[in-house]
Amino acid sequence: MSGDYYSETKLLLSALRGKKVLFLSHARPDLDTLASAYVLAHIFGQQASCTWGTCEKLNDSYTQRVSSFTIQPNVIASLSSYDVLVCVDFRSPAQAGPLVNELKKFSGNIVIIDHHSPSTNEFSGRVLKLIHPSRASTAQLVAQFGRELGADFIKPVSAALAMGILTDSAKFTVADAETFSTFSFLLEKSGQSYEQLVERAIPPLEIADTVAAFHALRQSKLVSVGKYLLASTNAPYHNARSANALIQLGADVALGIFPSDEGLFCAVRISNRGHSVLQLDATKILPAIAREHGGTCGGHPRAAQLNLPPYLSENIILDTFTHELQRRVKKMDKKASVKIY
Ligand SMILES: [Mn+2]
Repeated sequence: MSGDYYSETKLLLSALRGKKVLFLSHARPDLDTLASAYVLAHIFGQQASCTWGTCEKLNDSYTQRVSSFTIQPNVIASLSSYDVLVCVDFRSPAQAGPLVNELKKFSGNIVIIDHHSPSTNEFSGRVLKLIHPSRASTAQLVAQFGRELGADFIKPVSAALAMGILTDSAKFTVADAETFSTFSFLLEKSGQSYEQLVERAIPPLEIADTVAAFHALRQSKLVSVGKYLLASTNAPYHNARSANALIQLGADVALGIFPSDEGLFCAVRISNRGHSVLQLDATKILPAIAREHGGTCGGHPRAAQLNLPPYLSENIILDTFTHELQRRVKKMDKKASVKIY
């Protein structure tokens, strides 16, 4: 086990021991943040008084997915009764949803356990940061902390972390050796088959949603530069899933755009070769757009999220990535032609 995890587990233990601790998931929670917060509350349950929760009510699909956890989440309305707040799978106070203002006034200690790249607004002040931006999921980190602690990897705990890894790595599209070895360990401990875990972690959509996603893909905007392709689709609700699908189909840059009254949300995905050959990195491209238009962004080099104010044109995002793709391809091949489909 890496020296980092050994010393970080010791730091965590001394920060949490004997305290009233809240493990908090980020707003619009995904399975990685939920599973990680749940398992942290389980593995530190002997050493501290642990609560885990979300900052907003879960929707039905996630309520279903966490129903097998042995400790259920609370919807947290106030932070005032906790000594320590552990931000699980997020590193910006802006991601605390309705708790943002409470969080800014929080007088206890703050710990961050996360795997995201630096974002537009970071926590300031004294914060214990256990952040590994190169890792595919927070669940992967939590599994390492648990192993350092000699935690009991009971079946629901192992299954939860395995599902967090599956969804955050987009079924191992982004992964390293540790992702596979950790997943293998958890899969065995979960007592379930790989297919069962995939079915639970990434359940099929309702038929109406599946049809809507296909309609969205049919109306994709496509731009090729030489042999590289950018694909953008306007996909309400399932914009991240649609962007993943575009990458699977061969796009090098995929934009899943969801315009709504609350904002213009965009999931950005970059293909393997888009990152390794063209050196496209969403976390380097998005902050300038976010700053210029009053939005926020965060994520990873190959999978990131941009949130802009509502009613802005999606062309802002499309044009930026088209320009960036052209610039990088033309560095290697000056004659690369641009085609719009
Ligand atoms: Mn995550």
